[in-house]
Amino acid sequence: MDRTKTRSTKRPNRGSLGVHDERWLHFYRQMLKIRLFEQEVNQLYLSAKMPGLAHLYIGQEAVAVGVCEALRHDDYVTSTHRGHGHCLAKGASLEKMFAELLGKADGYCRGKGGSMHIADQETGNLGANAIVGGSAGIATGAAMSAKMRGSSQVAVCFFGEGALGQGLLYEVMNMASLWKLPVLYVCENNQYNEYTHYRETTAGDVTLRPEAFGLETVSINGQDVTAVYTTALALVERARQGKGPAFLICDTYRFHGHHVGDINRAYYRSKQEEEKWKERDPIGLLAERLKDSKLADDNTLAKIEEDLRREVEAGVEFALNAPYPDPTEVDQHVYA
Ligand SMILES: Cc1ncc(C[n+]2csc(CCOP(=O)(O)OP(=O)(O)O)c2C)c(N)n1
Repeated sequence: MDRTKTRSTKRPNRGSLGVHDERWLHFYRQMLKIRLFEQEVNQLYLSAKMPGLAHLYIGQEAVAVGVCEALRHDDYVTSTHRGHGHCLAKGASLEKMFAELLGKADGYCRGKGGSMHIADQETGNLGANAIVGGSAGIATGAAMSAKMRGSSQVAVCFFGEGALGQGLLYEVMNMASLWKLPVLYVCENNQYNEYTHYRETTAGDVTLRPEAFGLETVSINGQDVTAVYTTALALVERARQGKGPAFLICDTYRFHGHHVGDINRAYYRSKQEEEKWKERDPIGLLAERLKDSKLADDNTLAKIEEDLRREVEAGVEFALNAPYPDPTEVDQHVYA
């Protein structure tokens, strides 16, 4: 195994944060990068510079970062329609992300995929998927391939709790359990399937479903990046050692609408509920803990933000100035 690519081998020291070194600052930086990227995507939509829609990940950053930091560079992830955070956490470039969203030739799919179809083989990102639950089969297949090749790679399947209604998920969990495949199913329960609370669509105790297939199942606070990271690390390493698949449920919340155009939300969730969840902002929570444990002060965090804002601005500039693909390649790199 190529240990140089094993991000998870560098285990942080113990401290008042539970883990205690500059690595937590890196986690903070990664989460804030996603937040600032998403805020800029919203601006591009509002200023009519971005074609189509996007589903913002703001509020859920601790899940993507906590899980992806527990992975090796060559491990796989599959993503969803709300996938920008997963791509960035796995190492995607801001420039190529923005370019893809703006339909430009320098984007990850030469501008032909857009927000919901970003894939990046270089970082092990097998692709976002606009079909709810659609990537469960892809992640499980990737895990099967890793096992057959003896590569010790792990595949992570990110999905929203809406995918709990998809039959495919249960077929692949069954196979993964029988064949001890190195796959981690990460259910991001942000409470809503579009405009419907998940309790109106999902019967019973969610944890009992994967448990019924014999999967190691853990339910955690998805707003706490330290909890997500330490739990994901244990489950990923377990899978890497051939001990089989696991299911991680992260309780979280999307702070914005289902998509950028979902502005008036009062008919399906209250302002009070939204405000209550904002008290559990994963970035604010980590900032407080960094300061409490003297790993950072306001100046350190302001400097990180300033640097990131510059990076994000440069990424947008790059994408705005990038060329569109030539019309003659309209039927290249697409499958129908
Ligand atoms: C198979 C399928 N059915 C319906 C849709 C329409 N749709 C898009 S997003 C969504 C809700 C998804 O909720 P969830 O999986 O919890 O993810 P979230 O949007 O909360 O991140 C639905 C029903 C779809 N894209 N695919």
